[in-house]
Amino acid sequence: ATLTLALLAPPASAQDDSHMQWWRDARYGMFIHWGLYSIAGGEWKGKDYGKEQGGASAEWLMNSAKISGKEYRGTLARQFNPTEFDAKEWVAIAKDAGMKYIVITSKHHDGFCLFETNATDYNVMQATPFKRDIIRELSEECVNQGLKFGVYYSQFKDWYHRSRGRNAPGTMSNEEYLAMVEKNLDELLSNYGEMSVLWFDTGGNDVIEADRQGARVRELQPNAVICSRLYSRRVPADKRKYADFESLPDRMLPTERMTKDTETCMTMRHNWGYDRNDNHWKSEKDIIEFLALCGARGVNLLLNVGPTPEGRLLPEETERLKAVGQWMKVNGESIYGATYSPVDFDFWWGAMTQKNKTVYLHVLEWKPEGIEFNGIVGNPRKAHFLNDPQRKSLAVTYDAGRHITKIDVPEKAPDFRNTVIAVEYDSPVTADPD
Ligand code: H79
Repeated sequence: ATLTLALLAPPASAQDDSHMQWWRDARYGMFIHWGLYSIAGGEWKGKDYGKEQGGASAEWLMNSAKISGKEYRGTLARQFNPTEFDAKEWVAIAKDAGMKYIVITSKHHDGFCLFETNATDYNVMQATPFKRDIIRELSEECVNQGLKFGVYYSQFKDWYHRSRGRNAPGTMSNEEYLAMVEKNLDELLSNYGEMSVLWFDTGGNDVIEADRQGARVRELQPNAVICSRLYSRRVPADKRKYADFESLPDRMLPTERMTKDTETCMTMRHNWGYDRNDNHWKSEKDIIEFLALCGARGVNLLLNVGPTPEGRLLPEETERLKAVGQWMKVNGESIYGATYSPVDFDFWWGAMTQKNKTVYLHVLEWKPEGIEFNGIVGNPRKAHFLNDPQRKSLAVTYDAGRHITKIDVPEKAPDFRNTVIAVEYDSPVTADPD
């Protein structure tokens, strides 16, 4: 295997990136897709648009069902009354799941704002009977419970824009639209205390416009972490001046180690927004594997939930979050603050993360014959299961000639989802140059 360690050294850039530290250490966050579309749940006038479009996202309903802006708002806004919404409960669930930050859709492509704004009356305070500022309640609760808080904001693909309403033409001129976006941003950046993440979603080709929005974020919230989707994917990486991290395409797991700050956004089933008919649930083992594989590539995992119109997370979501949270309580040291694998390949049994002098083997496929790996130079001092409170030593052998390390393991996997083995070395780990 070719090793590209030089490429993986931290960037020697003069730019101060200390605002990234919490985000790098956090590794795992909650994404929330919630809005008017949640009421429809993927259906319009008795028709299931999710299924028809091969699993179109619920939040794309206005577009998929070709609903005019007027009809969409007229039908859904006055039904938006999620009286069971409890910010305290949501944040507690995220925290218990081991997530370190929350990012919620403050405005998706359908234009509806979940916060108080003077830029448009199409917002939760003025257009719905609910009249509670969801962004305020969640941001305050994140402070109370010690999680970082951020917002998704669709700054470009808004279907009320005259030329961006794909299947049903919008009404706003470009000037009106841009003025609204800038006002919205100022409000989000000024009225909710610390904004830790600005999760933009796929800008246009106008770099000047994106740069202006990015500069405004820096000015009002210098420590906010900005998503690369502020820019279009066609804008070359070195021209994305305000992008703090690279966002991989929706639901895409990284296939190689990332040399720059990167995040994967992932769903628990197919859709982002609530969909009544979507049964494509991923298992808790899948999610634990995503964490391991993202960790091994140095990538954050932003895992999505799509709450119901009443304002609750689904039992399928809370069950999975809880199970993964329990796994994280035991195995979190192999994820939080850990970095990518010392080697640029995976093994038949799984993949590695590392921190200081320790390498963590994330064993996803068990082999009673023992767990073997190559690629690392050095004599491992000790190995143990993270889920063993006694930290009992496992027999470990290192073949200096062939650079193969072998760890003897019991017949049965201690954790069928992912058993983590911590392997401690005397000095920081180096990769085998062969
Ligand atoms: O918010 C989620 C998506 O709604 C949003 N990004 C994530 C985080 C997103 N915006 N644009 N896209 C995703 C790409 C659009 C994909 C599409 Fe389709 C394919 C649009 C039409 C065909 C998916 C399938 C949506 C409707 C049908």
